[in-house]
Amino acid sequence: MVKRVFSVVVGAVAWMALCDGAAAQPFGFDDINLWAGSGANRAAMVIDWNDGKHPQSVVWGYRWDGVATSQDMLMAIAGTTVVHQTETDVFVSSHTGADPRLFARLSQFGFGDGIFGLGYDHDGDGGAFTPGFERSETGFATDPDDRYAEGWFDNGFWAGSGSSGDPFDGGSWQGFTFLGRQIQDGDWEGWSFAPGFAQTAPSHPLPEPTTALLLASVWTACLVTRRTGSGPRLAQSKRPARVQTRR
Ligand SMILES: [Ca+2]
Repeated sequence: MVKRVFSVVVGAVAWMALCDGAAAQPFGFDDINLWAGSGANRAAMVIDWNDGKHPQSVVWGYRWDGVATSQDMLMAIAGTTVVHQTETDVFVSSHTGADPRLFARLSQFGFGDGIFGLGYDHDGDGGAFTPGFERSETGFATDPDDRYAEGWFDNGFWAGSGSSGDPFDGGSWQGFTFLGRQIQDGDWEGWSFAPGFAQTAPSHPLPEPTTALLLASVWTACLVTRRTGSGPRLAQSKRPARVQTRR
């Protein structure tokens, strides 16, 4: 009996690990759907709202020639970027980028601009964003299905991470980044909202639709296996059904 229980546990863990592993496939530049700009250089920008919605992170690509900063990349990608003076909330400028689903609200400081709020039309059906400002961090998305996070003093902050290699394919986030940082060909930049100032690295981004379908099929197979008991060892987890049959 002990051996059987052990087999069930080991088999279940192994099969679940196989299933869960399918969700952590390598993700590279070739998996990015939306690219902004043009040029010989490429960089990726990952945004993680840390809001419990799936997927937590979304990724975009940026192409350019010559010199570009992290802010150039963000403003080329975000459909709307608005810049306000910090604390006074006085409007400074507005910019239009490639993806109308992404919204950015920046704050103008003495050292340069910083990210105050980022919003995303998560379900793709439209929606607006009403940002607050640094003394009133009460901004929100008008569509409750969408995502928006802001903060500087109270709610938390948008933490920036940078990497010269792919953090989702053998590399790792290597440290801090900021909007004024000059980006290089091959760079990855991540913006992860830190609620309560608890910073985490950007999580795995959205895969290509074809990859998503593949993963969905794997997950479906896993789910069917779990329900029918057709997979290794998990067949023995269907004991309650057998009890009902005997009755
Ligand atoms: Ca929406």
